[in-house]
Amino acid sequence: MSMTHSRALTDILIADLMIPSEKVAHVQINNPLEHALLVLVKSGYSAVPVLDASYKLVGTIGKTAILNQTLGMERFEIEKLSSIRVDEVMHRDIPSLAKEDPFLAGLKTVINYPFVCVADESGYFDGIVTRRTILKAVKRNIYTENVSQ
Ligand code: 4BW
Repeated sequence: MSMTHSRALTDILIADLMIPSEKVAHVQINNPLEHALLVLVKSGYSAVPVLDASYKLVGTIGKTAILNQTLGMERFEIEKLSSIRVDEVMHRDIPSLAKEDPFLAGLKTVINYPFVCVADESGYFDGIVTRRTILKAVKRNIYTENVSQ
């Protein structure tokens, strides 16, 4: 993160802001929803990336989509979660960026998404960029601009 200190936003690349894959909670496409909900509740995140068996990015999944699957007439039918798999529920139509993409591409994406996944040209998952990291870079830039005036 310190790499972005005092740099013009236009010089910052997605790689400079990315949370690397080893620090990102994720679920596998074949996991039952029960496991996915466990990961989400334990990690505290609302949504996480979905990867296939070869660690390629295939989508994202969130608590709301999972809990919607359990809605019965009168109660949450939690027992359903063990028989539904992540690939039946996940969002496939998600934006993704490359490590070489510019800061502005990340800024544009997090207007509508709380985080954006980063993958290489073959689709292998590299990490995520969050709204928080983007906003921190903008804040740092505003402070730096004010000091240098
Ligand atoms: O565990 C947390 N630690 C910290 N430091 N902040 C957290 C944590 N959980 C939530 N937050 C805060 C962050 O500011 O709440 C915001 C909304 O979380 P979310 O969406 O709804 O779970 C967080 O904003 P953010 O850092 O800009 O992250 C945006 C979204 O990116 C999160 C979550 O869906 C995803 N995310 C962030 N870090 C992740 C992650 N997913 C998997 N693994 C990670 N390490």
